[in-house]
Amino acid sequence: MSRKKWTVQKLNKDLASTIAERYSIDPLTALLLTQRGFDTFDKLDEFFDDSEEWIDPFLLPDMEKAVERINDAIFDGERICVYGDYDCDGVTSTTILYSYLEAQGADVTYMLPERERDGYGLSNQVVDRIAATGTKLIVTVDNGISAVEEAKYIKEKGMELVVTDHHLEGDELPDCVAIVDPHRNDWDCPFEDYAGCGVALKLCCAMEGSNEEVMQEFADIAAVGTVADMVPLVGENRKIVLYGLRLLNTYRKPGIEAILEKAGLSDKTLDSTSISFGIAPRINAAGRMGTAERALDLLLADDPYSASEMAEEVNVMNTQRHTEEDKIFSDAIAYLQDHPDVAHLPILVVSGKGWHEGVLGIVASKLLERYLRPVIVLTDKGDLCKGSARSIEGFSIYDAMNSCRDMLNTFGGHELAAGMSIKPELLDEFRVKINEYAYENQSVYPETRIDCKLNPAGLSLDVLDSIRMMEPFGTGNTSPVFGLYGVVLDSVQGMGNEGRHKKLTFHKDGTYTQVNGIFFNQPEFPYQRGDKVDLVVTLGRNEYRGNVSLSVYVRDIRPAGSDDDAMAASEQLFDKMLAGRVLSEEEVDRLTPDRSYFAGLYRYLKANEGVPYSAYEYIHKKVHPVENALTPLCKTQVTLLAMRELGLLTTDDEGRIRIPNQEAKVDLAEAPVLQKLHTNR
Ligand SMILES: [Mn+2]
Repeated sequence: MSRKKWTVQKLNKDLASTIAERYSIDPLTALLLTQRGFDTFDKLDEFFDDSEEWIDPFLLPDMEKAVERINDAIFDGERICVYGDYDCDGVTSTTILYSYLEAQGADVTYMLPERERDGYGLSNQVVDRIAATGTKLIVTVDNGISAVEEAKYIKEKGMELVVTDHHLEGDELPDCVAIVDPHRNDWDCPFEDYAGCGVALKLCCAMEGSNEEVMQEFADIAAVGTVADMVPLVGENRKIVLYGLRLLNTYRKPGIEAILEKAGLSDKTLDSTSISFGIAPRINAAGRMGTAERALDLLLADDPYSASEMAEEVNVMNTQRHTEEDKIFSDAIAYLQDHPDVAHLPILVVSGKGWHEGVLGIVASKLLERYLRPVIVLTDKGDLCKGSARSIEGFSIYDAMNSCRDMLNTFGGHELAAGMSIKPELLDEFRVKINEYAYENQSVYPETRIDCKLNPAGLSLDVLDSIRMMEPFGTGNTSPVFGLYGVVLDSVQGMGNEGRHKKLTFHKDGTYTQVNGIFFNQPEFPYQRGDKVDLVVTLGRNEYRGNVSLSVYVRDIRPAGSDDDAMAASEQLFDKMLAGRVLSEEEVDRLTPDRSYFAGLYRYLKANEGVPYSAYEYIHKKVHPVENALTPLCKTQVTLLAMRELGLLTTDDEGRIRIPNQEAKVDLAEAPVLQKLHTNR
């Protein structure tokens, strides 16, 4: 049960109290804001700015040229095609611009790429399809900045191109009428972090010549795309989402209402979480499993009946997406369990046949959460493997791929998420090479950032109410994370499917207030009543039949007072050994258990059968409560492995430890892991 390293943000109480006073806000909220870098009055003024003043859209590059060319097309009756993308941002961007142009009386159509057939962005085959519709002007949304070749082809075909995008520019810009992209290097934008739909929204405002009506009409859709695309929810993005949520909570377009009904959220007050867990996954599912245009039609729907039918289709695609994702996830885990040599490398590279391309990125994220290291998941299509990668802050998976570019057919992306393709016969060599890169470059360990420590007795609806003014939460402004240190578990109760979720009751010594928390997806939970633990929690608002109550979501748990640095270093050393790296004398000593160590652990397990095998941190702390920091965790990991190899320990179907009766004497030194330790020296 690997765990992220916990870091507690430094507190600046003086600044926080100044802020609390100046803005008349709760001191805790003030503290949380300073923690997140909102530490000057300028930044805070902007954060709390709820005026309806918007940034002048003409401050975005080429906006004037874009507006002029599109207006000409409308005036001359030229056909315009809005070309978007298959993800939620691309679909919402298309919805906004297409609806706006249609309302202006333009002869407008739209097109979205199909993920498997077309891939992302413009391509010559897409241009051909657009040309066949009689289009004179293509306006891209959420893509186009890198369409250098396609821009030439569009010209050859006698069409013109306006690009609106929010991605970073490459070595060359496409040659076209206008490129509206806030990230352009030759331009200084007052705000750069718009999603694709934010840029589309600004274009509509520019065409309209005023903001108010456009915002009133489309901020709801823009809020959905902005939250879904995980751009930072600060500056104007924050304003768009706040405004959009206000709209969503007063009046809903038929498509949005139909999706919310499918998600069971239609009678709830919506926040950014409702978008990221209720709306966005369903819109994305259409692009992943079928055609994104279905989701687009749904957002454009103007009657509840057809909206409901389309929402059902999209919902079915979302269920298929779930099934596919679960299947690939468990296939990948089974593969890693059978291949410890692969599972203990610093970058996990897993592939399978028949894996659905549209969900590889989600599976990579889930594997990363479980194995706490960068992951590349590929589907083997016979002549080519195509894959998605996810990484940890501080380790650029793009750079890692770049170091192996000779072997790759294609690759692209960013520090934390990238895609690639490679010939299947090169995959093993690629795994070795990209891991060499990882060994040579600084190893990272994922962190859980705790905003501040709290006494569990202090958790209340009041706290929740006071932090609500920081909403909407999401990328760049996450829901506050609290550390509850040294609490005692009073009860642990399984809930849901086979008890995989855990309901915990706990209190802190000296206070009698008991707190309930829920910890989702913990089938391998080893902790019991009476254990002293540290918890990481976030808070939520639970609305049931008009009653509002506080929900405490447990995000992580560890034995009280664990030393995270020692643990991280120890786990990495264990991995290094299993991956067969050369070890120093000192490292071998840290890993090798002696006879009494072995015996102590064996006695504990015999008395406590049924602890999950993966709960080595828990076991370690139980066996060595005092010298925790002195005796490295990896020694416990080695000992468990040796016992397993020698048949002194087995695991049942649920991965829980069983200790068979032992008749014959066993020789410790016989365990392959201990022999390997000596040869790796
Ligand atoms: Mn986007």
